Amino acid sequence: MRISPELVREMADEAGFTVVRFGPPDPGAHAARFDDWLDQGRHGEMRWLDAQRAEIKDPLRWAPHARSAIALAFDYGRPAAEIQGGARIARYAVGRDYHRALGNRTKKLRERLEGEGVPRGTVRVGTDAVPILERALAVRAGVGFLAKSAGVISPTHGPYLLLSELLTPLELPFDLPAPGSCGTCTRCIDACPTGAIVAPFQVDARRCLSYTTIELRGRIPEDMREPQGEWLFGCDVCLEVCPFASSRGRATRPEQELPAELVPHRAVTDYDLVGILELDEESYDADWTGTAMRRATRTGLRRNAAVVLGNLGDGSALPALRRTLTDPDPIVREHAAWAIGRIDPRDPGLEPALRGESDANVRSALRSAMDRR
Ligand code: B12
Ligand code: SF4
Ligand code: SF4
Repeated sequence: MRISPELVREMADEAGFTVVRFGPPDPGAHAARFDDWLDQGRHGEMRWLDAQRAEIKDPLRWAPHARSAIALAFDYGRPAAEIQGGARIARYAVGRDYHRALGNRTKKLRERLEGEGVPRGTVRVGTDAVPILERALAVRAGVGFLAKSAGVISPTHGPYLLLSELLTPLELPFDLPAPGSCGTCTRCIDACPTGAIVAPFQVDARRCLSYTTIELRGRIPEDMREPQGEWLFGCDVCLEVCPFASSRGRATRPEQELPAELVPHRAVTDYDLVGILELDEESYDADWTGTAMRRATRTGLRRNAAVVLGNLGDGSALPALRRTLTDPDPIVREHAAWAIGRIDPRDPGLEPALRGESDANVRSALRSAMDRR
């Protein structure tokens, strides 16, 4: 079966991808980096990465027909989004769930390939939660260069790129590596609020706000709460400071030109921080379905909202935080206590809450809050 590379590029273009390149279907030398990363425990509680280690390092185990990867990137650059009251959300998560949007585009391309004669069942689709080192495949195919932030940056389209790929039985001619590099720049390393970029190209996920606000279940380590600043979900600092985000003739699209999947979801436009802090299950299901933010879970979003409220120091949130001290969820109670301690350690709600509290972590948070008096 022969399909011209030009036709594949054209089809990817029609499916709405910003960059399409062809490369090997495996991560090559990047696999060893992944091993090191896991062995150092940098994946934290994302145990699925370790559990799928063999498949991630060698996709041919589960995609035996693969001869080439069609590495795809979607430019999601959009203006920064703030929810009412001033909390921030990583740009990729502001609209509809990108897994679905990107997955649909990628599947559309697979259907087109099958329509051209590629046997059904031989093309595997990857979008984020797949056993693939997507950055490695993108770098090897020339989508962009590997940046010190650990991200893949396109010299022409910048760092706001979501990646996906098709592992195909086609013998497509591999593209050359993308030109460009970080050079002597270290802005992202210097600006990262938590020091998560522990060395060029290496991120310790446990220190990354994208991990603590999205992937981490349970308590946010105390030393990570203040650096979280205003970030409710994810973090874009290492992208925002990058010179490739604004130069090279590209910038984020103006709001009115956004494709449907990047338009802010109503959960983003309609809620404020107190509304998120007090989010009940019914509203969570009614208003937040279809957003990437559900990944953090309702508890996680409420926990994050408490931390941001504490960091903003806004006294008008105290009544809601006080009410939250009797919430059935101890994680939310603990972070609400922390937030009250930041805003006003003399708050009259702290002492009665301590008298009625049985959870050891919440008790300790209430005491620490009062100790700030
Ligand atoms: C787990 C994960 C995370 C974790 C860990 C991130 C990390 N750096 O490892 C957390 C939750 C922290 C996270 C955060 C973010 N993520 Co994330 N994440 C993933 C996921 C699911 C797996 C990544 C992984 O395997 N990490 C393990 C490390 C070792 O692999 P790696 O990051 O690919 O690292 C490569 C290089 O750094 C290199 N390398 C590693 N060590 C060394 C050392 C040296 C010396 C050298 C030369 C190279 C090198 O080898 C690796 C393989 O190529 C991928 C999707 C996927 N299936 O690939 C998305 C993915 C990487 N994430 C993505 C995004 C957008 C983000 C955020 C920007 C989201 C946000 N705004 O909040 C941040 C960015 C943080 C950062 N600076 O990396 C995009 C990246 C797009 C791009 N253009 O690069 C991906 C590809 C999702 C997608 N489908 O688009 N993410
Ligand atoms: S996403 Fe934020 S916390 Fe994570 S590495 Fe980038 S700047 Fe640091
Ligand atoms: S900020 Fe500088 S060092 Fe970081 S990714 Fe961008 S160019 Fe590279």
